[in-house]
Amino acid sequence: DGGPGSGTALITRTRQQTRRPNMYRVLLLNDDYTTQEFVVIVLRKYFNKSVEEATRIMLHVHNHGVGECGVYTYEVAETKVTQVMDFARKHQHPLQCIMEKK
Ligand code: NFA
Repeated sequence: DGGPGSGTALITRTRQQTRRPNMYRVLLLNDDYTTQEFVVIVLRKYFNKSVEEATRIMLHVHNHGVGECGVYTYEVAETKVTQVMDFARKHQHPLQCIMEKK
């Protein structure tokens, strides 16, 4: 009947007010057909990289098979993946972009 000990009181949170969101890596995967120039364009257009940083990441993906484009909250990462996959398809490149929980 909501009597003593029935647990309806609210706990006031005085500490740990801020919670960190889960973060997600956005990755590009290597393939044999997408041009190096196209990958650099993608990294500049969707991940705001300089020509030098975009080239470094592209070569890392080319040489290691996979590489990190950035780390974002879930919705931002999902948007980047969708944008890159749509852009690659539009230009008929098989480039793959994925996200993974950090
Ligand atoms: N391996 C591709 C080539 O030699 C270049 C590439 C790099 C593709 C990074 C995808 C990702 N044309």
